[in-house]
Amino acid sequence: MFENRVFRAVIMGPPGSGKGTVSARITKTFGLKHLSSGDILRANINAQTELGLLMKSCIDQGQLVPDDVMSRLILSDLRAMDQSSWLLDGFPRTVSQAEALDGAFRVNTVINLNVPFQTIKQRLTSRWTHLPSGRVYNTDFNPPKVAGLDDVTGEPLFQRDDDTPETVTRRLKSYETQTEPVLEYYRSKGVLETFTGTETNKIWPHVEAFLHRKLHSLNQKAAL
Ligand code: G5P
Ligand code: MG
Repeated sequence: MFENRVFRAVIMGPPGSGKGTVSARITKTFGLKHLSSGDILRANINAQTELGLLMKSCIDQGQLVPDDVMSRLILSDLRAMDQSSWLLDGFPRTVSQAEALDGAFRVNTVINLNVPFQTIKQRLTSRWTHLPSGRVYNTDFNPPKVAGLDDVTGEPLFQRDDDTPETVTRRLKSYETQTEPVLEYYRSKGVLETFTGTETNKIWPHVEAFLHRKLHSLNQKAAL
């Protein structure tokens, strides 16, 4: 799919906008490696690592993890991926993180899921997550085949500690104050592509068509 080029993409959007859901479709269709900062943090909490124990209260309260911790964690994972094409989900979330990423890698495109806040609140209270893989379900939208169990492994699903209505409100607030400026940052660099809607199934065909076009033009440039 990528021929000679390494393709580096970021997916952004408010909490619950469908970043994880759309990322799963992108990785399946285009074969990019998916790296989700939230999944990495939750895996650390689950494994009770030093970092996980330190960051748990921050995440449960809907606050962002400090920039230096987050940037070090993600950039070291990205460096370990070397020449792979990747899709970053949940990072960068502040301008300082975006600058740190820029210092290490050139991002080809930033996909922004623009979903209204009212839609989001309903979704998150009915989300169920398979913590080891980050697979997400929703009792209305995409229920698991057997209630409470992951389709692939049969392991139990959990509700995230930060999906309570009060914490979702705090996460949306921190998105507005700390993450929206990152959209401006990427818009000014000419790499931001925004997709607006209330349903993932309607947004997805536009994202898919955009990525096909983008990859086609990158591969053509590489062939010159
Ligand atoms: P995360 O894990 O990055 P958020 O808050 O950015 O968390 P979240 O909640 O994971 O994002 P999402 O991935 O955008 O949301 O959405 P999703 O899981 O795919 O979809 C949400 C639900 O809606 C699912 O149940 C899905 O099935 C359903 N759904 C999808 N589409 C539809 C639809 O069309 N209709 C319906 N009805 N349902 C649908 O970050 C968590 C925390 O980690 C820390 C922070 O504390 C953060 O709050 N953190 C960082 N801190 C600092 N810097 C960073 N870079 C950080 N990254 C993470
Ligand atoms: Mg997610």
